[in-house]
Amino acid sequence: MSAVTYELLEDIGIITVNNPPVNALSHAVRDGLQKAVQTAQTDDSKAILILCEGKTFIAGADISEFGQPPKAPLLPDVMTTIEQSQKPVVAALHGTALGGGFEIALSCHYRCAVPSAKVGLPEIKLGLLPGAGGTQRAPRLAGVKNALDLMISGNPIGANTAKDYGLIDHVLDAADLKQSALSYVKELLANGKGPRMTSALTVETSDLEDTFFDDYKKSIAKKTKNQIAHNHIVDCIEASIKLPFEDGMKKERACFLECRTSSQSKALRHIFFAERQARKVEAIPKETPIRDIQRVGVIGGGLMGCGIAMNFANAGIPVTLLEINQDALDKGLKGLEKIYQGAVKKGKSTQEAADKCLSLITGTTHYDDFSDVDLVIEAVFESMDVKKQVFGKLDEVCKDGAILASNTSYLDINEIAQATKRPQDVIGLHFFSPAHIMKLLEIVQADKTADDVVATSMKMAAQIKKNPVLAKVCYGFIGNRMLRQYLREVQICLLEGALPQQIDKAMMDWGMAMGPLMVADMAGLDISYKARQELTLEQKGDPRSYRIADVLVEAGRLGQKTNAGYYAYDPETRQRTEDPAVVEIIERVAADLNVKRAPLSDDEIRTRLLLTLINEGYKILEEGIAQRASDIDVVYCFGYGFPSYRGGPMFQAEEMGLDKVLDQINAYKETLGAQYWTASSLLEDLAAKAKEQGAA
Ligand code: 3H9
Repeated sequence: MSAVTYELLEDIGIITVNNPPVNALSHAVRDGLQKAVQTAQTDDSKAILILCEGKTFIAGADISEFGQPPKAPLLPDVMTTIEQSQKPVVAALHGTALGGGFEIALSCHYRCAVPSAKVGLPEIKLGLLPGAGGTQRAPRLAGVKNALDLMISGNPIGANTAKDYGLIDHVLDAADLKQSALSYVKELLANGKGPRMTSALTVETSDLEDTFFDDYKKSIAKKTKNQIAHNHIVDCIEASIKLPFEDGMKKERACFLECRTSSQSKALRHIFFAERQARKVEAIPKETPIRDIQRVGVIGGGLMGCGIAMNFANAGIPVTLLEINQDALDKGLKGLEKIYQGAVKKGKSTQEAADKCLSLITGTTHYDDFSDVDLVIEAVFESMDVKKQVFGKLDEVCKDGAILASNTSYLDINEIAQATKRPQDVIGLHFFSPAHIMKLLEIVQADKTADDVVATSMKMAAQIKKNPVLAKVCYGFIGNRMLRQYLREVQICLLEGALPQQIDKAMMDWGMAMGPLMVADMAGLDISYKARQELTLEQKGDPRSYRIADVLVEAGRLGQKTNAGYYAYDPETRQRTEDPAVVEIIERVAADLNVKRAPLSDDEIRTRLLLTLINEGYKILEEGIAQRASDIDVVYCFGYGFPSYRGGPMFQAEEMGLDKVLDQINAYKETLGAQYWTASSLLEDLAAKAKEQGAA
């Protein structure tokens, strides 16, 4: 079937785009649109209507084509053909008119939309800017401030808001898109409305101070550090005021091309597809039946349990929250109320929505109340004995077919499953704190977990708006197994000569959301200390990997909660400062362990930490713990504050070149020792293959 069709219905030329799944502007669509508009110039049509089949209007350029050489007609040229049509062109929007799709609409002479339609210019999320006239046309219609908001946030807005902004002309009131859009076109014709070029408008500037654009750049500088597309958007919008339309378009094209070829956009496009790929489980047939999840149980009313419960309540699924006694339960429920009220105060939720969510969460102290839940997730203390008791109890009370999930961060789900007579129903659902905010969900398939339990968990993740990644069982699964090695190397860098602030700054300057030692202070140093206390000396392993942390805890420095950890904290303001006492502890431990301290450069710190993640990532792949390299990137970008514009550790490895990565790991093996610097054999194989291909 053709991607674009044209028909003359009475005196209206109807162009229909049909390019599933999202009507992306592939070459066939661009070509089809241009030809259809040209055809309509020569027939008996009086007006042209552009609409789309399927669930959405055009959702943007075809992102998968961005790595390839562009093929004419280019999108900006299609827009010019549309805008210069001698007959009025009307776009009828439904679903999500995004990016190049919305730019098509902006180049039409009139725009109408069903009330549920959303429009937006999300290119920034791919490290791009609207590159088909969006930066020049949107400010002409909506003003500079609204246009900037739309492009810098990348978030879509609803049809009614778009109408208020002046971005669309008419909100259709009928359910039948085609019929109501046709009525609108006829009305325009009846009122003698002809072509109306957005490019001919001038941008309203009366509300702008002289320093507006500089001030705006300063206001976003911190959040957009290291990224190029944001400032380019601001510059292009400034050009829409200062330059004639054609010159503004040239500026936009140059900026767009620079962004499109940047490693940042490549990384963000990689993450876009990786996120979608991660939802697919290769080994499970598509037709695997899904279990119905109507009611959920959560065990543990602490921060994690409450966060998990909120996810389901927010998705309209009733939750029963269990705590061991009434006091703990009341505390948990009060905490939940506080979070929802906070959201109302901040304007992130309405009182009505918050009340509705809260009404979906019921507290209990009795396991019997789990008799009718379809899924139960435990978020209790991280101890194998406790987890086994909990699962034994669940096995007694839960109905047949209920999914029994553990939120454990490290423990062996196979062993937990043995506490039940139904290991096929047991799975790991590892949420990340704060669980109602963090997007990642590691779904851990144990040896006996049934396929339909995995498939149901994947679907459930979409319902609660999480990014799921499948993992197999190992200590720490994907994310925490890598984190453990990363934190080990942080400790060794501290011993060898770095200081907390240097490590944190080096990683944050590179783009990590937080430095590793700030995170440790926030989480509380006592938690991992307690876990270590349960281990034998042999299990604890190399003292270089934990001794500083132990000494800090033993000195009463538990992190932010005691106003002292790797940093000192002002009790009033929470302001973080360097602390000479920490330097003294680090130097003393280094001397005790016979480690000679010498300055480490920021580059060395970054390289060592990144390579640690990469090498462990390849070991995880090698062992089949993760399905694919891009899944590991999803874990790091959505669960561990890795900058998406750097694409994740595995993407970074590819960008650096696997042979170079391997050479550096082998060099560290020589200088830092084989204990931690033995390359993954999969990495060795892939690097050798890449070398062969490069030589061929
Ligand atoms: C742009 O327009 C640049 C221009 O300014 C200038 C150019 C010169 N291309 O998300 P879903 C695939 S930049 C190719 O699961 P949903 C997606 O990979 C673009 N493929 O569905 C998936 O494939 P699969 C600006 C695309 O209903 C399938 O469609 N536009 C594209 O949850 C379903 O996707 C954007 O950034 C694409 N543009 O959400 C919009 N979009 O099934 C990006 C989707 O094989 N897209 N696919 O895994 C979205 O935000 C969401 O996909 C959308 C639908 C909201 C549309």
